Amino acid sequence: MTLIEGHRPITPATGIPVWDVNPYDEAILRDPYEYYARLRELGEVVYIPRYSVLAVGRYATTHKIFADHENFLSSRGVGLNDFALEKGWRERSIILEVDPPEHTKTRKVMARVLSPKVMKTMSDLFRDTAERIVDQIIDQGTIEVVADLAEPYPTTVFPQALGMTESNRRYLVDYGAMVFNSVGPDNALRRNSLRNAGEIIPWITAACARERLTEDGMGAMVYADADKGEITHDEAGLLVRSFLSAGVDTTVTGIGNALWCLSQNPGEWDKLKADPTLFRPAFEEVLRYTSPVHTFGRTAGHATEIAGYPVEEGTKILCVLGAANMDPDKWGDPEVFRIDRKPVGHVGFGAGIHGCVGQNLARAELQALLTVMLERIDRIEPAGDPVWRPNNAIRALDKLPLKLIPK
Ligand code: OVV
Repeated sequence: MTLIEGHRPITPATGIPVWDVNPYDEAILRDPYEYYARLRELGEVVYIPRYSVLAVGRYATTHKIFADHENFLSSRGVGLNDFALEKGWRERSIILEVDPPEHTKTRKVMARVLSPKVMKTMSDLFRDTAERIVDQIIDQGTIEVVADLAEPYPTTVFPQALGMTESNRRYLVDYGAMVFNSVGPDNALRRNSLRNAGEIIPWITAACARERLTEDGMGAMVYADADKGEITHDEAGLLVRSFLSAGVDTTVTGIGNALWCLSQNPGEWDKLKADPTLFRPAFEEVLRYTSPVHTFGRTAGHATEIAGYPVEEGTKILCVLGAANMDPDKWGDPEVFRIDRKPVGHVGFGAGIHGCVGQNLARAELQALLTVMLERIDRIEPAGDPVWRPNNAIRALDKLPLKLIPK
């Protein structure tokens, strides 16, 4: 049988609306809000013939699918490629791309390494680095957020927290883009980012080796669990690779998107400056409003249903997290960015057993950086049009010119 994007084409059940859209059109990836709205309007679940997939964008249904790991598998890949039929572009992740019981063991190791207790030990590193980087840019007047702040900060603190003895900002950022573009179709975005795979993958693999890591970082903690027999040493290397896959692009994007939201909404910046303890709900609102991971997929492991419609085994389902987080049936005035909204239940970190295991680290990074900025900067103002960087799974900025007005 001819596969479509590495999965079996399906015949959608009667009654499922059909939408002739390309969700990976670069114009949509740059400005997705109309696509989100239309997807939600069309129904609980929509069939997209171009890729022969179902897509969901309403909050309740998206959340339900993410919560149901028994029917909607991760082990067949979270992109369009069905791992039961075709090999992926790299050895599969042993936390993202597995189901229970395999998932349970690796998740436990990662959850321990990324626990709030361990994050506390990193607060000085996060704070000191934030001060250093903000000091470097504060008198510049106008900055370009992505190159001057969003990329430098995580690519400085994260390799240190992990214990990397040798780092490379470009490789880390490009590997993240490769990982996230790869869950999409075989389009120009995916092909372009995989062009450098031959150079980057061997570097990433080597960086995960025990002897390349310090003895006091998160990487060493993963290897210590291998010494105790919880996982094998090969598995430890793959979990360190998961840090590098999931920990860089996401936080770079979170920082850029946070500053985009706050610079577009000066009243919200002022509220946060007046009460920095609002940091936490503010960051959750950024994740709701500009969800860094806009789409992740699941595969129906057997015949099942979505909102009452039958779904065939092997069906790929695009879960459009960005759309769910803007669903007016869930959120009042979803198009308004309000730092005190407290959007409990947003799916910016996913949901269920695969919900982001690194979310405490992400929050700690953002908190340190934003706190230092709010202490030293009175106002931020747009200094030109933002440019988005299309990616098949990530909604990230390419350029954000910003004027900083120090206190
Ligand atoms: C959540 C996430 C995203 C991307 C990659 C991975 C995990 C991984 O485990 O490789």
